[in-house]
Amino acid sequence: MTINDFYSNLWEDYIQITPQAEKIRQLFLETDSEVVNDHVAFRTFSDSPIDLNFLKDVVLSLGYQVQDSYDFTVKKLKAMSFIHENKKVPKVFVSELERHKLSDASQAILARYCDQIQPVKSEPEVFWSGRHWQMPSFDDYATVLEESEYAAWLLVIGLRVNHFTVNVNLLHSTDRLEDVLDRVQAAGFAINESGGRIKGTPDVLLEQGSTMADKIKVSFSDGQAHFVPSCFYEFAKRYKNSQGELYQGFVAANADKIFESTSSK
Ligand code: OOG
Ligand code: NI
Repeated sequence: MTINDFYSNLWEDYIQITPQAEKIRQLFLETDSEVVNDHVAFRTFSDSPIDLNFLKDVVLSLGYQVQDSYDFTVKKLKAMSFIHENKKVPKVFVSELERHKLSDASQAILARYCDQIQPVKSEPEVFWSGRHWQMPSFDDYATVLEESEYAAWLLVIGLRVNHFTVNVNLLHSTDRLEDVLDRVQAAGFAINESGGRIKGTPDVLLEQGSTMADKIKVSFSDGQAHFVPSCFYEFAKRYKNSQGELYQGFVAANADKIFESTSSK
């Protein structure tokens, strides 16, 4: 699969459950000739056939190199970022929930679902493969949600792209992140306010903002139907380092707040 095919499949899968993303992209296409992506992000469960270590090899097979690793102690997550040999191709951020760090009760619930994951082929399609387990009961979802919004999100959504990110540097209409967020909000989309609308500063060479995830109606295995957060859209503006190169990394303190774009509050 070519890298272009990979990203068109991924975008199609994304907008099925994130209609806001296509609407926001069209909004910018009214004033900008193109909307370029900075990165995409995925979430997964540790100690499973689709864990971070497994997904890492799939990402590498697409022409990426490991860029960096991250730890989110409070959220019980670890993550890696990847950068492509072709600079025009989006970066990739993959995180995993460290299941063994959760309470015994949550671990037991998640084990019942993760034990259903069958070995999968190391192929790019895994990134739109969805749930590898049965739909959870609402009880299981609600119990896990109290301890980890990430775990609850992943239990319902499965392995799919969590967000695409607009490269604000390459917009023609503005290069100010605040302008972008104001425009998105004025069009009726909620902005993630956790830690402030703009995460990061020019000093850390990366400013980011995001929408709050769309809500989709899902039927839990016990027949209850509820609206739950699906995926969101992000906007990133990068700054030059002292050598005059545009910073290409991620910033853990920013990421910590971006994760909250799928909060149900
Ligand atoms: C990923 C959050 C981190 C970034 O740009 O720092 C991130 C997630 O919500 O799964 O995307
Ligand atoms: Ni991101």
